[in-house]
Amino acid sequence: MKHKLNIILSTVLFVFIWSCKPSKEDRQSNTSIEKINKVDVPVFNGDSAYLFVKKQVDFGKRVPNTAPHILCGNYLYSTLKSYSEEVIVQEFIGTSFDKKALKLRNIVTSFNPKASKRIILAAHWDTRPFADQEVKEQSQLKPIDGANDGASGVGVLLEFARVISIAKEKPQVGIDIILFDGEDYGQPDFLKLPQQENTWCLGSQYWAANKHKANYQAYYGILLDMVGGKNAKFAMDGTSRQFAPEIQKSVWNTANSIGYSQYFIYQNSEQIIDDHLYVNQIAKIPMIDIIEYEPSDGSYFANTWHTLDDNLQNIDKNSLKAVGQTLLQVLYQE
Ligand code: AHN
Ligand code: ZN
Repeated sequence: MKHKLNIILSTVLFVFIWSCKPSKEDRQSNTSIEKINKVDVPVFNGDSAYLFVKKQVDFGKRVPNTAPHILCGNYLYSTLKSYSEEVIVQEFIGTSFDKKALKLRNIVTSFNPKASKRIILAAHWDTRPFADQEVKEQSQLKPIDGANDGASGVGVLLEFARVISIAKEKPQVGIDIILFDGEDYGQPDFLKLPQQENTWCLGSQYWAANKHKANYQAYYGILLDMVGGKNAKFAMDGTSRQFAPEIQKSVWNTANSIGYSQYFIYQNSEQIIDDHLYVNQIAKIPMIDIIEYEPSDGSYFANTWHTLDDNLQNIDKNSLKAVGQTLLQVLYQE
């Protein structure tokens, strides 16, 4: 009798324990819920990004076919190589508006190179040979420091690469950081030459027609240009809105959700020519631009744009941080 009771009790206990065990489906959904809740987004360091901006400016003006340009390009390559195994340099000759042969290099760094879902982060690393927005004519012929126009976007991407390289948890997507050369050699108005098409963005035009890898494809791209200004405002430019409206909304929403509503404003602005135009038009990869907008200045851009005041004194670490932290948040959510 006692024996029989024992068997009944242990059977009841066994069935009870078995029924408490989560089913296979439950276990799977539990892990995916944990994954969604547990995205530990690394911290972007604005001070470090600022030092990367300063380092570039300290080389001197990074105008193509000059020593500072070559030395800075070498520095960008070796720095990125310290953060990722795969850095590909695309060397090519670009032709300027005045028919000069420019020795240019696009620098492409890949993280998680085997992943098929890839996202591009880009910025240009060259600086403008003419401060053509200066009022005084003698000043217009001088090259600019390009602390904001050039170095700021690259500084954010170097810090992004550093953070990813030491992060315990990596983003699931593949990431390609592309540093375009020859963006800022566009024909200046003061020469009063006949209008010419496509004199800006030589590096992105080249890359879009000759990708760094055969059959390269990306899900989408984000371009950074002039992201280090004081009280910078990033509006929703017409070119990004035309080619990649959903990505633009989603990046703005992410920035706003983590507290950067002062920077990422929900305001539509005009179409602009920048590297993203050629990536959209020629490579057919949807790419948006995060670029400072200053409506009161008439030129779209801030009042330091293409002037001798585009220097380190006008760089704000908080703007670099807002953009860099937003990028990390976007990439870890993909
Ligand atoms: C035009 O001025 C038409 N595009 C400017 C794009 C640019 C220059 N971004 C930085 N420097
Ligand atoms: Zn420029």
